[in-house]
Amino acid sequence: MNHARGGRFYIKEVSAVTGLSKQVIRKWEERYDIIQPVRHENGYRLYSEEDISTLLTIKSLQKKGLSIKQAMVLAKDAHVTELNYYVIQLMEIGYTCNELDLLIVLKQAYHFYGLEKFLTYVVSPFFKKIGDMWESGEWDEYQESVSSMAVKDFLVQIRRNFQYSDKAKLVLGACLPHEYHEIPVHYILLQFMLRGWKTTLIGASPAPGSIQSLITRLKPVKVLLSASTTLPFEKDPDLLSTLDLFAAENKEIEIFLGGAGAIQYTKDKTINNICVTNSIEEILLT
Ligand code: B12
Repeated sequence: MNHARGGRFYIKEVSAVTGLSKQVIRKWEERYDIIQPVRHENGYRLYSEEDISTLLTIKSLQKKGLSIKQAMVLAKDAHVTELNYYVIQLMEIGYTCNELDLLIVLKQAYHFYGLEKFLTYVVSPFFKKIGDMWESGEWDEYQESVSSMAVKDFLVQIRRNFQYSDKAKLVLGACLPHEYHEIPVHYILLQFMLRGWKTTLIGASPAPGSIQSLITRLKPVKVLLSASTTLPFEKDPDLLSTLDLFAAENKEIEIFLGGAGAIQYTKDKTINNICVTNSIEEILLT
C-alpha cells in the first residue's frame, strides 16, 4: 500500500499500529529526538519501520514501570548500539532488584547465545549500562550491587559446572589486594575455560601475600592479576615492586596484570617481569 512512499508510513498509520496517539508520537519526536521521520513531497511526516519498532520498545518499557526518560535512554541505546533485547530486559529487572527474574533472563540469554556470545553481547554491555546508570545517579548502589552480584553468581555457576581434561593447563586469576571488582576475573577466566584451560580464582581483595603463596603452591602456567581501580596501589605503594620481584624469581610462570586501574597506574612505572595488558587475546596467543 505504501510503495509510493518508499515503504514509509503516515502518522495515522503509525498511531494505529502502535496504539499511541498522534500527539504523543509528535511530542516524543520533538522532545526526545528519538525518531526522525522524513517529509513526503506533500509535506506530511513519513515514518520508517525502524521508527515504529522504536516507539513500540518505548511503549513496552514504559508499561513495565520505567520513566519516560529511562525508556528513552534504553531505546536510544538499543537503536544506536543494537543493545539486545536481553540487556534491555536485564536493565528493567535490575531496576526493580528482582534477583530471581534476573537469573531467568540470564539463563535464557546464555542458552540462546552460548557462552562466548553471551559474554560479549549480554554480560559486557549489561555492566557498561549498570556503570552508566550508577554514574548518572539513575541507579543507586543497591540496584548496582544486586544486579552485578546476580551476574557474578551466574558466571561462577557456569565455571563450576565445566568439565576439564586431565591434561588441561592451569591459569590462576586474582584481584589484587584491596580490589573488590572480581567480575572481570570471572569473565576472563571463562574465556580461558572456553579454550580448554583449567581455571582457579582467588576472590575479591585477597590478603597481602596470598597471591604469591597460592602461585607457589599451585604452579599455574599463567597468572592473571586484575585491578579495576588504582586502590590496590594507593593502599600499598610497594605492591607493584613486590609482585615484579616475585615474577623475577618465578620466571617459568607468566604473570599478567590488567584492568583499567592497573593500566592507568602503571603508565609511567617501570615493570620488568610482569606483562601489563588488557587484551585477553594477546595472552591467549602467547
Ligand atoms: C559491578 C561494579 C561494582 C561492584 C563489583 C562487584 C564484583 N564483585 O566484582 C561493586 C558494587 C562491589 C563495586 C564497588 C565499587 N566500585 Co564499581 N563498578 C562496577 C561496574 C558497574 C562494572 C565492573 C565490571 O564488572 N565490568 C565487567 C567486566 C567484565 O569488564 P571490565 O571491568 O571492563 O574488565 C575488562 C577489562 O578491563 C579487562 N581486564 C580486567 N582485568 C584484567 C586483567 C587482565 C590480566 C586482562 C588481560 C584483562 C583484564 O578484561 C575485562 C573483560 O573485557 C563498573 C562500571 C563499568 N562501566 O565498568 C564500576 C566501576 C569499576 N566501579 C567504580 C568504583 C569507583 C567503585 C567503588 C570505589 C565505589 C564506591 N564508592 O564504593 C567501589 C570499589 C570497591 C573496591 N575497593 O574495589 C569505578 C572505578 C573508577 C576507577 N577507575 O577508579 C567504575 C568504573 C564506575 C565508574 N564509572 O565510576 N563496583
